[in-house]
Amino acid sequence: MIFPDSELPINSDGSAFHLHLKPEQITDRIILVGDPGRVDMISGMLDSVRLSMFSREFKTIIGTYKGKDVMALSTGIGSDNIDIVVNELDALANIDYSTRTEKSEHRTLTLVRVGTCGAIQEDLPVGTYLVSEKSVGMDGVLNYYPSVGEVSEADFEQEFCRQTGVLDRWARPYVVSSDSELVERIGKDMHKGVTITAVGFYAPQGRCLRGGLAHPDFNERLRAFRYGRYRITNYEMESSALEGMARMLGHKAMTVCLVVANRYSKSMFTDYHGSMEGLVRTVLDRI
Ligand code: R1P
Ligand code: URA
Repeated sequence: MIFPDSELPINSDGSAFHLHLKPEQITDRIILVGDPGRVDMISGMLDSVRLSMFSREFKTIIGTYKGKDVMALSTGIGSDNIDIVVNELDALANIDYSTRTEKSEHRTLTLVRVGTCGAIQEDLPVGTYLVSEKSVGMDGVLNYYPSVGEVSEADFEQEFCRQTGVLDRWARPYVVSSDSELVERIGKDMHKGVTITAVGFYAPQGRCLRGGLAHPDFNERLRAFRYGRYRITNYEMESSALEGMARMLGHKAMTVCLVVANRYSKSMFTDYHGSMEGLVRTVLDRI
């Protein structure tokens, strides 16, 4: 199959439409962050940087760290951007840009998201490093792909909807797992849990300002939720789409976040950059 111009847009310099990266530039190890400023921070931690690119919210640096080729790329906020970033990275790796056809050999990327999150449980204070073993996607992105049923966990989804009282008007939640080898290797000594990937920061995470809340008990229900050994630990805004799309396209992905808010104690950690540096260094060492 030949992917037409409108379906796989390629810029006149041969780069991907949004990321502005070329196929020969990308590395197998990729750190994804929300904030473009975090890419600058990572840049200062690498031994060398051979390429920088900035377009919209997508800032990329490519370089080396202790002999490893690595990339750091900002996705901006939200799962809609993950749809763009993962599709373009996958196309750069697995579609021949000159013929616009799928390559015969599959290349597997390792995608590690290093983000910030809000903890839901009392025992996860701000400053905690928390790995998403599973993610519950409230965002709906994966529901647009035909293999959603193959990469998601129907029993968990059903129980989640039952115990939390998900509203009919919301997108249907999907549950996906991070790559277990990555979780073991990178998150070996970190807290682990089930992450809610929300479709917004305020009402979609139960923050009640002047707009109010359609489901005021949702966070209490999340806190009480249990499924086997699993409980819901935190909120962020990208993990489910990343892990789901990676699984669907044959890549390895996981998310680890620094807890910057605790929704139970109502505490917030706005000056978190030192702790974030520690987390990024651990991920660079282990990726
Ligand atoms: C909201 O403040 C943003 O922070 C979290 C959420 O997922 C959302 O993107 O992650 P980042 O710190 O990686 O952006
Ligand atoms: N990011 C989120 O999405 N939620 C929080 O509470 C903190 C960071």
